[in-house]
Amino acid sequence: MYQLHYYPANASAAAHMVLEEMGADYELMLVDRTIDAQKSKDYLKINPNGRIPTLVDGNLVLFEAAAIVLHLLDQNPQTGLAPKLGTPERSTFNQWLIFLTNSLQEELMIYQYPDRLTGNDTKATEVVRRGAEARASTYLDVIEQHLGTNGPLFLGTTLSAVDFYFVMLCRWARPMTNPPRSRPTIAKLLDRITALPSVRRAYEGEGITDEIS
Ligand SMILES: N[C@@H](CCC(=O)N[C@@H](CS)C(=O)NCC(=O)O)C(=O)O
Repeated sequence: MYQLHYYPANASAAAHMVLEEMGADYELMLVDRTIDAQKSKDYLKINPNGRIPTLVDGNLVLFEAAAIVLHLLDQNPQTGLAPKLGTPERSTFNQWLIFLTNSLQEELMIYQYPDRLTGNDTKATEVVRRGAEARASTYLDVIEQHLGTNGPLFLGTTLSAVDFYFVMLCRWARPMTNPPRSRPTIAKLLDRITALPSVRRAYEGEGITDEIS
């Protein structure tokens, strides 16, 4: 049985949706950020970065949201949430997953927590926040264009884990001046994925009952 260490709507949500969509046997372990449990001695033993999520699968302990999602996909290839290894479709899948985690997610992290870079300098904090928002917006425009040409999902008509990962990030981006939903093709993808029973179960299981993203 998998154990997913999570906090509601955090970077654990992608793996949570994927676990639900797969119908996998798993247990949720709350890492209570309200008391900084992610920095506790016990948690640091499984995730030395003090970040959420962590997946425990028997003797294997994994951090990094995308690595966790890939582990689940590779172990459950029959679910079809990623194309077969070695195919061009898999490389395209990898491209989008890595783009989301490496580019959009990192920019959204800076947008949400600019003071982690600027400290008490409030002027610099606002400049960094606006800069990160502008860069995240450009990435969302790239995705909007891709979905318009090749969609409606990241891999055309085939549902994949990238779609779930994107739903997670779009929730974080909701306060942006041009939030993801202001782009019509992204809005359609979000409507479609957030209507899936697996996605609703995942967020409800985390106590989230408002619009998902
Ligand atoms: N690159 C990491 C980022 C994980 C991350 O930053 N998670 C946030 C929650 S969304 C966190 O744990 N924040 C708590 C902290 O930084 O103390 C991943 O994708 O797993």
